[in-house]
Amino acid sequence: MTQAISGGDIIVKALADEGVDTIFGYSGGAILPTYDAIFRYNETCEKNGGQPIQLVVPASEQGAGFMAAGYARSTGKVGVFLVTSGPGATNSVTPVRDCMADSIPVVLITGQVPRGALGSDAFQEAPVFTLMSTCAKHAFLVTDPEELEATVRTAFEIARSGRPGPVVVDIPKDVQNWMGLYKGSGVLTLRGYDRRVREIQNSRITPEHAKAFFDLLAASERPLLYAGSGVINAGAADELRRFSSQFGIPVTTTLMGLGAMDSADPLSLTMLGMHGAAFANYAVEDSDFIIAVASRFDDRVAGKPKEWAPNARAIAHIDIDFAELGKVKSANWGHIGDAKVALQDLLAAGSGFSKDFSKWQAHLDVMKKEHPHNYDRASELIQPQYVIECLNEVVQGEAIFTTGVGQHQMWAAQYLSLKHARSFLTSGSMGTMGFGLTAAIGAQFANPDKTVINIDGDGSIRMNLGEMETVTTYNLPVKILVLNNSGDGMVRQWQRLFFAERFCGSDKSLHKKDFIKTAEADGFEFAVRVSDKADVADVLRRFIEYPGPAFVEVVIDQNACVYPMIGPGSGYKEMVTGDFIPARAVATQSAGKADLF
Ligand SMILES: Cc1ncc(C[n+]2csc(CCOP(=O)(O)OP(=O)(O)O)c2C)c(N)n1
Ligand SMILES: [Mg+2]
Repeated sequence: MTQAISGGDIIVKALADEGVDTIFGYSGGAILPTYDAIFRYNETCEKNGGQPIQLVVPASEQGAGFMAAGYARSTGKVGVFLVTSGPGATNSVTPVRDCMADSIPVVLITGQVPRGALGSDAFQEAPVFTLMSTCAKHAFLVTDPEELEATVRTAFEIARSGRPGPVVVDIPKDVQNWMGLYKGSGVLTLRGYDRRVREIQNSRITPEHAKAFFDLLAASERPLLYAGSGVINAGAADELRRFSSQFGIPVTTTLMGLGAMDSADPLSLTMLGMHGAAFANYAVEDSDFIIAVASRFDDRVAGKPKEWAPNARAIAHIDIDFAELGKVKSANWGHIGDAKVALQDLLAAGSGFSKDFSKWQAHLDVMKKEHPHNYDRASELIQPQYVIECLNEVVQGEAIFTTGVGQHQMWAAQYLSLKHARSFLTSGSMGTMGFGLTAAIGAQFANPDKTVINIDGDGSIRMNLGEMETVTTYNLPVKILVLNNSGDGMVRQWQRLFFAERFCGSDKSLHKKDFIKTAEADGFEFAVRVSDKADVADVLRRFIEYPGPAFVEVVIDQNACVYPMIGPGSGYKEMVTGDFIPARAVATQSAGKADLF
């Protein structure tokens, strides 16, 4: 292109070249040149053909960030959000940190005060580069307009390469107004990073290293795959499933890894950890060989690392991030690389391997039968687990689910039938309340033909309640299911267990919110409250079948608790299974002994 265009135009062209079809953004003074460029870009597309970029306007910048995250989590593509300087940028800190903690690829573009005003406490100036450098995968402040185009392109490269994450590009207003040429190619050189990414891309499991792995597997009687979200990020769910079925190895996943396995697969043990299935946690206790794939032994999985998997004679660990190897648990066999490639390499190398693990599988089948998830089925009050079971009947795993944070998130994780990768979107590491509704909006934009269901808590949905209107403004058929227990149930559960029932600041029984009126005020034509157990199944069927935006509030038992539970910092031996899940006898907990099977 030989004609000079504005910095704003350059940003938009670079985004279009990256295949961006949707931007979630909130405007303001310092980003106006780029907003104007979007308008003009789309106008040109309308006249001359070309793919316009949809600009989705949320109620707040945090909403925009989680929408971009929902878009990214549900597709694997880079999500984009675009906000103004100062408060627009600081409102974006939470989703950026959330994406970092869960390894989600997004690019955030922030307007900044003009270069000449930087550091002068100008109107709506915030130290975006400093703030974001500490919580993003990478942050840029564009001070040389000649580098603007390459910086935008590089931001996408960094966001999606290696271990994915958020990248922030802070662009002073005068750089957006600068006039220059669009080159159409070129990225910045990031020496250390480029080398590391190339190493990861080229990283393969050598035949000798594969042999060492299969020697460990051959020596094992009770191998267990422990898979994390990196399996989903790497697009390796198919490989994980093949690996599990080819060698007959059961799989447990982290909260973030849910969906990597079909929860109905006989070899699936569903989720492990603090609120994992009792049988998954027993499997960890009993296993003699843990194969960790793209998972990081975080404290919700291994609260007491020393006591975790006490009978494991070996641990294998595959991760894309070298910093994770040995961070919490040291591995006897390790590989740094892409999970998909690594599993493919092992599948190929192990094509002749076979070992009978049927005794171990049978042992776990018994565990599943004797210690399943369960709850107070006889109660007159609506139990949240029952609501999710009814939802499963209607949806049969064919939906994208999002959640808020709290008990409802854990009940969803425990009880939902999940068939597909990228079908369970939740704020895992940060645990950010307010994620569910906003992520559902982003996921629905990215997947217009899929059913998107937000399972939310009454506390969590309040956090970004302004986004209810975004659902109806864009006529998104998002389904919102609020499990209302009149308060911050998870906080109450901890107060019940660890603070002698002093329910400080967590009870909302006297709060005045009428969620149905709220939904109606925001234009929901389907807004139903369910307080009678007998109505749950029928309402949920109508709710899911409703073609447009739909809202259901279910008034659940305020005292329902999430079990099993391993208290923070405790070991699996201290797992509490509650009144409805039988715990196994202590004698059988000392696995690794000859009497295990
Ligand atoms: C932004 C934010 N603030 C505070 C918390 C701490 N927290 C974790 S769960 C929870 C209660 C959530 O209440 P609700 O959404 O109603 O879910 P419930 O546990 O009742 O199902 C709180 C306050 C958090 N996770 N995120
Ligand atoms: Mg609640």
